[in-house]
Amino acid sequence: MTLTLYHCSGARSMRVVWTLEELGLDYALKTLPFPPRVFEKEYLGVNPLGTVPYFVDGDTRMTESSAICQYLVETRGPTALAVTPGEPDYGAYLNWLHYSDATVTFPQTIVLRYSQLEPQERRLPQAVEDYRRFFLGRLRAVESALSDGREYLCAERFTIADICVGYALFLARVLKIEDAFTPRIGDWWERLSARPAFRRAAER
Ligand SMILES: N[C@@H](CCC(=O)N[C@@H](CS)C(=O)NCC(=O)O)C(=O)O
Repeated sequence: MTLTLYHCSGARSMRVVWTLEELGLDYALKTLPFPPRVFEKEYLGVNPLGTVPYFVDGDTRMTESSAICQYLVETRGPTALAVTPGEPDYGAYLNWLHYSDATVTFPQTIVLRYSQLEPQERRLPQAVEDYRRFFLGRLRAVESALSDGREYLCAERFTIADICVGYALFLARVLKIEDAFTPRIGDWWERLSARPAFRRAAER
């Protein structure tokens, strides 16, 4: 059965594309213009939220990027990309998966909207600056996790926690929030973005 992913270039669906590439799975990628609810109105018939990602696996339908990554590693594994309940870092791993969108990407969406998406007269430089700082503050957890020479966020290996949180660094580049790239976070991002699966995902 074909896995299908609705996607927009640069959007959070990138987490899913990257995970699919790491797992070496076949999938159909449907790339839409952004935002699809404006430029591809028929898409609302597929996903009433109008958001990407939208993921289809048989009767399964999902709209939360980090949950889809978790679903993929659990249903298509076993894989070292997942951390299992028997491992000491299982709680940390789940925390990173939820942190990735709810805590660290959320302030970036305000920056994106009010610096790039809204028409000029509706842009809000004060909101952009406040939420830029808010985002940088929330990255402190990543800075701390990578201290003492640790190369990845948890379990002493590359996992989907790195993919899901790493996406925020990908977006920080688009948003030109250069301060996000402290030496430690910059090195981590270099490690992640050098992965062949990331490169394939970015090309797709
Ligand atoms: N929490 C969801 C958020 C999905 C979401 O808001 N996606 C954005 C793109 S990054 C979107 O589709 N925005 C278009 C819109 O809201 O109309 C996730 O992690 O996937």
